Amino acid sequence: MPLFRSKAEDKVREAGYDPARLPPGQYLTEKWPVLHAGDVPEIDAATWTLRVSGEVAHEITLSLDELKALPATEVTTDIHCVTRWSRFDARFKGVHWRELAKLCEPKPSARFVIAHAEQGFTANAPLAAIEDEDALVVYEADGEPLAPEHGWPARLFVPSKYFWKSAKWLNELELAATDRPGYWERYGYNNDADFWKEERYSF
Ligand SMILES: Nc1nc2c(c(=O)[nH]1)N[C@H]1C(S)=C(S)[C@@H](COP(=O)(O)O)O[C@H]1N2
Ligand SMILES: [Mo]
Repeated sequence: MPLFRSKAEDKVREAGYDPARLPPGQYLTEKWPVLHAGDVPEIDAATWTLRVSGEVAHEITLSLDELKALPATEVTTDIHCVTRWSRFDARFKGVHWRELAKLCEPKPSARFVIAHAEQGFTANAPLAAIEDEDALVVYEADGEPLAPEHGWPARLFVPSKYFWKSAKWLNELELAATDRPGYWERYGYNNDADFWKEERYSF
């Protein structure tokens, strides 16, 4: 084990976790930091919708009540931010992609997802990344409705990627045949964003 990792790993061990859960260059935080570009948007839950569009047989638009009426999934999972903090055992509740896929029926050409959020924010990922067992459209975290600063009323969670791919204030999942860089990806963040490979930046 390289020497520079030992301090961060010692802290993980002291907190009672297996240090193998900590990706390279990360440290454990007990808090849940807030990070985003711009201001926390004001959203009216009564008029908020989630659209699924693009390479699908049927485009769908769901209200928050309709989203919450779909079968729910709960996951306990680790979050890894490119700014080096990791948070273990975050609890998320929401709707798995498979439930939305049943309604919209992705076309075989659908290979990527572009998540759209308030204020024009976007994040891109391979469709496979939201087919992951722990990926969700999240509306509850740690047993509470998602806080405004963490993406209320709903955010994406993409477990296999650095946390910037997990768009807060989500309003559309666009399925695409070809990939398109999102907001942070255009700023030089790595398109693939695999935290085990430390794919932080593209330069
Ligand atoms: N809509 C939107 N979602 C976003 C971002 C953003 O700027 N806007 N930033 C991303 C980044 S860089 C991170 S690290 C996480 C932070 O989520 P948190 O504030 O809930 O910890 O949200 C991601 N989702
Ligand atoms: Mo971030």
